[in-house]
Amino acid sequence: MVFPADFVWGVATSATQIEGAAALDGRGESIWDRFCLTPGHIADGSSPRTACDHYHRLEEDLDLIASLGVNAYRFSVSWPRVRPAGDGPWNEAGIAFYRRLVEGLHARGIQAHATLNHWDLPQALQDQGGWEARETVDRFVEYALGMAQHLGDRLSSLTTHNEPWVIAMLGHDSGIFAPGIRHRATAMQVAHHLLLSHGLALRALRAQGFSKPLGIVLNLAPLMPATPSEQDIAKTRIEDGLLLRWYMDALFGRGYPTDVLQHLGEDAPRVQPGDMAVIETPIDFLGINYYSRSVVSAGEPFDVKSSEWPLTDMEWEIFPQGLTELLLRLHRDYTLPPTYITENGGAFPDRLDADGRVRDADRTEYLKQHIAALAMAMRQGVPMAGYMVWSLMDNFEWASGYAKRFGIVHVDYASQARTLKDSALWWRDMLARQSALHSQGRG
Ligand code: IFM
Repeated sequence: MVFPADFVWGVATSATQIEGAAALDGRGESIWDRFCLTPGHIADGSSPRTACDHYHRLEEDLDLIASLGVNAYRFSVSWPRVRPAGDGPWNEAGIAFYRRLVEGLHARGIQAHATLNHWDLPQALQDQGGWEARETVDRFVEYALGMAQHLGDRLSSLTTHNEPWVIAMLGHDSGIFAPGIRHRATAMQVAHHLLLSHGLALRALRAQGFSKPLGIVLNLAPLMPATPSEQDIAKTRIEDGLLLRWYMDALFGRGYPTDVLQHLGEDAPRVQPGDMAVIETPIDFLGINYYSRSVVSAGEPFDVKSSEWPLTDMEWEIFPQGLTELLLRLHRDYTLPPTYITENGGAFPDRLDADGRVRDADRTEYLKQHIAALAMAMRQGVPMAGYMVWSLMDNFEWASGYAKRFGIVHVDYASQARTLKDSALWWRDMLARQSALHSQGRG
């Protein structure tokens, strides 16, 4: 398929996962810095302290991004780098780093798509209650306004939160992610405050005259019952409610789904009058992170393995048809605004061969299949505006540490050498073919 000439093709990263320099130039502590200190939290005992040392290799990495021929880069701002305690003084050195980043992208003709919250809440705010506390919502709005003021002129879009479900459920229900809390009612209050802060930030930014596209990024997946039993079907419906309808219904003006509220009972969040109207403040775009489907069984934890489909190194099923299905459902049920796949990719057990190549044919195949699935949805009318690969380079994969490699660029953590994997070479050629087709007038 020839994609539209203005289709956004990007690579994505997040601050904690690549920057390193965790205690440098005035950066404050994040909840992930703290979480990693507890043995057992991170599979390989590592931390994001150095990561890909992107903070010191900014220019080199910008050249790397440009060498791929993408027209967009999705990154996140580290809140504790720009405002170390989450309130109080701002950190000029931190702001200057992101200013250099967006200027560097601009100089290379690459769109800058920034995310404000890719999970790294300042620890100082966690100490005051974190996302469970309503005051954090106000701090987030201040942060959003500050970043819009400092970076806004160079941004092509601004995203409030990345994957609120993950923050709420993995951070506060199962506790496998920072801040490591295990309490369902807290998780749902967090989910509500994330959405509320999103809506309030949109309103405040627009009131301040910020005119760039504003949106949110959700991790979504089709959920399927493990068996046709009533119990599995009922559990799937609730998990779908918690993952997808909780966020989509609220953002698109329908309030929280009543079946989920009923299921939550006393664990449902406290919602103040007017909150839902704030949450449904229209978004300019939706970002969707898609990796796999999930199979749900009444008697098991969230995602059981069906072993019907090949798995990535994360043990996630490779299920590209789920992307088409998901997009068609979302557009049918909600009428989507311009929508981006803001993350898609796979972890595979890559190895740098003696000749300096990484032969990651499995990743190339994964990307090809998912781009084809995306094209299929577009042909059926889903308003897709872009696609971004997760990830530009191997990085700190949260609780899995550095063992899981998602990059199309290989990182040797000892030397910090970057090597384009075969998938990156394929991606570069694919983008070059798209541009050539457009310059021949076939777009
Ligand atoms: O690495 C993460 C990213 O930070 C958020 N979405 C999923 C990716 C892979 O697990």
